[in-house]
Amino acid sequence: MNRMVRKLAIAPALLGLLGIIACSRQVTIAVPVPLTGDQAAQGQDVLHGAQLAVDQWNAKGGVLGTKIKLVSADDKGDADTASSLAKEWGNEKVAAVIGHYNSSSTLAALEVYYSKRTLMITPSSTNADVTKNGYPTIFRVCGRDDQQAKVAADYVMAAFPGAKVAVLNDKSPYGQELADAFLIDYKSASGKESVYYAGFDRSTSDFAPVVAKLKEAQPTVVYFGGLFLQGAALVKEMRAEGLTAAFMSGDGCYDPDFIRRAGAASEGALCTFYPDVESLAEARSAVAAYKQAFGNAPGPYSMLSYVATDLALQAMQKAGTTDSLKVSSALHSNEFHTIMGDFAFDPNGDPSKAPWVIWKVDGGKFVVAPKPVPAPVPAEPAAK
Ligand code: ABU
Repeated sequence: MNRMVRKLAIAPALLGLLGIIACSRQVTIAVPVPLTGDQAAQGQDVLHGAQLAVDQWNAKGGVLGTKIKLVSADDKGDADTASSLAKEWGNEKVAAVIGHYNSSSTLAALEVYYSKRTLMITPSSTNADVTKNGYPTIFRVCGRDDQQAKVAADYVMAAFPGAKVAVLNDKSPYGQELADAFLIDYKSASGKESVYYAGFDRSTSDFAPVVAKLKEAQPTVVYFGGLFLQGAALVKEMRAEGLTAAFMSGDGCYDPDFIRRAGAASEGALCTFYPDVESLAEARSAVAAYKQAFGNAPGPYSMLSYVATDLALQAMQKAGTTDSLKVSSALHSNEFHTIMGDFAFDPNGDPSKAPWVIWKVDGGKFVVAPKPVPAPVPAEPAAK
């Protein structure tokens, strides 16, 4: 065999070997979210956002010259399951975790991720404690509950002057923190206490007793910290009992499932959430690709999940490695271009900007709430 023929003969074997090496260096992104139970649709939204980002990166050749593999797992929206999954995924197995969806799950898992130096970016867990320790490998792309609570309290001050507020929560790290932060901000701005305050478990489905208490307290605004399932049941019961107080909540109720479940009772409900991604020119082609790939519009947290995944991959590319500490350092020290505009993290791993917006259910869909008209200033009594 001459030299040229020998070279041709070993080429396929060499290519096969390179393939094996490339496979063993495959970059894995893990998405732990609820895929069963009441929040299965929300988990699927997050999973699909990450899947789209991975598919688009792979179509361009992957990251660091290798293909990206996406693995998902059902954390069931349950803190213990989330913590067990985190123990399975050290950074030797996964290059990044995109999740969890629920703050309770993220809080249960994040110490494990940090102890293993696993990069974690949650698209949706808003509890302030997620980033309070400033662990270098822990990030979120959404804003925090204290920020959305302040936007809500300012809105209530402007839209409902002299409001009598009742504050309810689902006793979860998300719902209770959000409700309490709202009340602190409202009290500090208005000097008024709540006329009624209560918490109930996430398993509560009968809201007749709490609505009976609300009827006694006669609030003009009911603020609820919790998720769409209970928010919908609560506002339905309020309207069925003739309670006309405004209903307001956070991102956990900003969901088509809230409107579907509450039906007509959802009209006028107010929620805080991010600006509509479909209105952002740079997000249009990703949104169109999402609809094409999955046959439905992105859910509330789909495109934040896309952004979280894209940021992780951009940072790997910039760092030239999947080493989580180097990737985290790249995330901390750069501004990235994303479908939602330029994006940077603060030293704690929170986004540098958190553009919470007030949304209102109008005609069976969420629209940006009109700016409150300032209350007329009472005329001074005429001088005698
Ligand atoms: N942020 C609302 C939904 C997820 C959570 O924080 O629990």
